[in-house]
Amino acid sequence: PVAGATISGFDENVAAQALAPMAARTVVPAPVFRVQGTGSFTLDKSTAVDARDEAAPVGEYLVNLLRPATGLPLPMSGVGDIELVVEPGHPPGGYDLRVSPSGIWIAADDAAGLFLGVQTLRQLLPPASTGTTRFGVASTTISDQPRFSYRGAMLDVARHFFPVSVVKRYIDDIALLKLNVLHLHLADDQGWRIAIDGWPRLTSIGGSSEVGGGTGGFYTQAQYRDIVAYAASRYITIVPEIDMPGHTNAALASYPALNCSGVAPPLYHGTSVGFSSLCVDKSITWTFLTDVLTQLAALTPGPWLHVGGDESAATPLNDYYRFVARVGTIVAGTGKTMIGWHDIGRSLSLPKGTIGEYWDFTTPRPGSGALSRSLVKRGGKLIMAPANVAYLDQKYALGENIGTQWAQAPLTIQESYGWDPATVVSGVGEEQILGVEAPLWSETFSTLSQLEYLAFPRIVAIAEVGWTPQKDRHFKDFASRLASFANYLQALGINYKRTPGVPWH
Ligand code: TNX
Repeated sequence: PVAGATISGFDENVAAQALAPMAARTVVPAPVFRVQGTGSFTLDKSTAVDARDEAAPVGEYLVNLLRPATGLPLPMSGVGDIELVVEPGHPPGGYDLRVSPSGIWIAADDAAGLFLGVQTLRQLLPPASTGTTRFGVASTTISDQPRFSYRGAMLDVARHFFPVSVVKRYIDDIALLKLNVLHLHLADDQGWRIAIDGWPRLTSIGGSSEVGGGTGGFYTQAQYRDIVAYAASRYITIVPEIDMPGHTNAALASYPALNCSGVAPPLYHGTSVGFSSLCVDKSITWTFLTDVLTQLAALTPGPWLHVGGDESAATPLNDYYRFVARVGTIVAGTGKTMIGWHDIGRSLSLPKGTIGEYWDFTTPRPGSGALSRSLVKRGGKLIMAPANVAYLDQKYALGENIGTQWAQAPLTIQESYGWDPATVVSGVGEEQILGVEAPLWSETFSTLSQLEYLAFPRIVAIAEVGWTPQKDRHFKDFASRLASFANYLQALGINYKRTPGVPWH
């Protein structure tokens, strides 16, 4: 029998029964180091949380999650059986966690690391209240740190608009997986989603459309700041993207003067790409982009601005070179580091350290490897988001009614899991990779439930690709942990696809 904690008034026999079926819970992404101990700690109505100074916000976050889930009071006090500590000496970017019969201790170098440890603790606890007032956590020692520092999700709020509440919900969803970046695709042909002072038609006109002809929407600057602050409370950095010079029909429809012809095109509700371009040699283009990028930089505390740069088939190549170079100068002037899709490797001049986001397949097609290496040669790193494994909009099966299929769909959970970011582009290894990202393009869906269905469980696979050392990753082991993790998805009401090949309970 499993030994219970020795808390006064605690009935060892009842505890043993309550805890006996509760084997050590599994965790996704898999921790780097974990050993099982003996016995377990039980949370009950006497359990308190000790999280002071820098650890206090993470403690608040934890009790705010656990109080409603368990019905326990979990007071925050100077002493407690659950201790959260910020102090030097723990795994870089990670945390240490120990559960013993006498308590739970999580420690990290900073609050962000502690937050990651709390995500692990959430998965060591039962998924939800089952009418009990005692929650057992099996004794264990975990020492954990990420493979990559950038672990992202991307949400396309341009093809379909998603309100602030949905974005916050997705932030909570990805926090559970230890992702630390949310890239927001804020403008595309079908919609412009962020208010820019001095350019009201961007939102009144450009924000009023979406794929399929819906009414779209946009974020005021106050709403965007609210998203940024909410993300920061989950130690997640927002990366805003304004895609350019292509993917700009919504802006072009808003201001005739931005067009080379001087005539605004109609709003666009379809799903084609590669037909729009900003007018590279007009001075208003540069007034416009300076305002947009400067304001976005001021609204965004994170170090990155994403300028897209993909699929600009409507921009003559010579113009594209000059365009990206000049955008680079503006971004550098804001103090941010520029990110672009790997296509910007084409540009002859880029700020040093410009980051490329690789979106071609895991077997690069002609050109994409060279473009990616060109960025790395200029001191940049890559974010790996290969479309055939990391694009969450790819259909699970060809018969599904949401999703696209251009990137070698169907995209199975085995494929999303079974790749190594360091062996995709030759010449771009572990040291040249900033991290991974799972983009979710929204041409084919508009609801939260569809969004989560496409994301889960494949985003769990991408999170583990970004976190767990390559040598420790095995699909069968992942699949069994994923099946357990689904209990948490269910408890949180997160929709997911019961993909074949996983032993779902
Ligand atoms: C390609 S890959 C795009 C997006 C589409 C997506 C649909 C890349 C950088 N751009 O414009 O939404 O495919 O899967």
